[in-house]
Amino acid sequence: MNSSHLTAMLQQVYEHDPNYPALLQAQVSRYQEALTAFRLAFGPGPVYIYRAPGRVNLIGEHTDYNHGFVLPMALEKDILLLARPRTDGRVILRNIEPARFSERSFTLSASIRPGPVGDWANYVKGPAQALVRLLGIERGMDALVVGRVPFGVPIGAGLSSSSALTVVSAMALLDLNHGSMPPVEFAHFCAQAEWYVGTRGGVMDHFTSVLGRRGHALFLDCRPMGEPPTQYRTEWVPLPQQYSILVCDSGKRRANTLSDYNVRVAECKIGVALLQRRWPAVTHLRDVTPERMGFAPANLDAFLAEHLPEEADFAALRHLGLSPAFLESLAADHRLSPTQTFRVRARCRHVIRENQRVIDSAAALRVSDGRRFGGYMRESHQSLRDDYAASCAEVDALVELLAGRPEVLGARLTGAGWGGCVVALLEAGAGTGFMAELAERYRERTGLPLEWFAGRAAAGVNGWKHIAEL
Ligand code: NG1
Repeated sequence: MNSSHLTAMLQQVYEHDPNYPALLQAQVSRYQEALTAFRLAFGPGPVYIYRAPGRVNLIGEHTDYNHGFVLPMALEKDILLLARPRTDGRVILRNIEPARFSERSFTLSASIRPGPVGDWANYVKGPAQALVRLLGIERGMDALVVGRVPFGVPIGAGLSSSSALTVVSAMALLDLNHGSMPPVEFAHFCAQAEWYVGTRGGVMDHFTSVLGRRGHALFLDCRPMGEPPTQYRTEWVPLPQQYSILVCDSGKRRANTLSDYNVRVAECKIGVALLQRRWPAVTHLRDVTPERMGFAPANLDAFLAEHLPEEADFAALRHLGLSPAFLESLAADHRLSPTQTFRVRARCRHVIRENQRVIDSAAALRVSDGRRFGGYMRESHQSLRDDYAASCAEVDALVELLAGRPEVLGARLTGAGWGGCVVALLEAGAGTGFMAELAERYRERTGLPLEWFAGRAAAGVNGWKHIAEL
């Protein structure tokens, strides 16, 4: 494929910044290198190219699995998967970084054995198994995965590299088997397919990766409606030109995220189970609103203090009336330790308040009120740090340094937490010239290098697909 053809294709996907024509050229080179690597690995012939973006969440953390609201945007950082169908049902996976991700292979079936926790092939096996179960797909693929930074999605940084890999693999296998799904159904499918790896995550990442739109954030109501096909309420909110989004990678990589994350999901379910004793219609924390429960918004603390324990272990929860059967299945589903304690009240407080902040933030964005939006971002971070205990010293230091800058309207942890990235909203016309000095101060405080990039909202997975003749 010649480079002007590729340039025209990629212009539709990535923001073409006239000030930085070199950016698009660098993407063209990246795709060309990937095509060459594919041909070297699997020989000449037609190649299908798929891409799925990572995302940065502007606000609405740990709300998605509570059927709440989120406001993310798809990033230009993405994962490419180059593929060619195979008729023997085998999936051969290679990576552009073979030293880091060595070759994997498996056969399509309705029950594919997962590799060890964290193995990169699990994110392909999950959607593969789900597609066999749903549609009986039979064609496998030779595939090359390209996720190398800086154009790829950094791993473990809270930018959804895992979901991008899940989405791009699902897209490739679906398409190579001549299948298709409406985008919302497909995003919902991908979210469930990722459960294969052991998390009980929400739908935000997959929806953003599938539905992303250039220049827009996605306001998503994570409560599924109707059975099946499941529908969701979505709204693309244009990002006001006068503000810019900055993403800073703290360099701190999360440890034990899977278990911390699963404990948080369990804590939210415990909160719901306790409230259900009095309000049976409450099925998720999303349902806990002042109107429904009959308390004044300012009295949320008092309401929670009356109905939820500050901290409880399994024995205390049984004592509070939760059934042993419920607690046993919770422990099994979320791989909980029998000695685990749960800070139920604070976790629920975060989710309930965060939901309201997302609604308010979307309203602020619609009228281009960056100052108000920045205020919600600051509150969100405090809540994630104190109530949800999902931050860490390095991320807190970074947020504090950013908050001290006049150009920064708001900054907060983004993604699951316990490390990873911070997202900041910058004032009109502010450059990132101040970041070099900030990085220096960050390194003094934490010993870690700081990386940052401009968060440009990109198209989702369905934005682009192409058959290249080699
Ligand atoms: P990341 O940061 O991609 O691990 C996780 C969940 C989201 C959401 C956020 C917290 C998965 C795949 N992703 O995101 O659904 O719950 O944490 O807001 O589980």
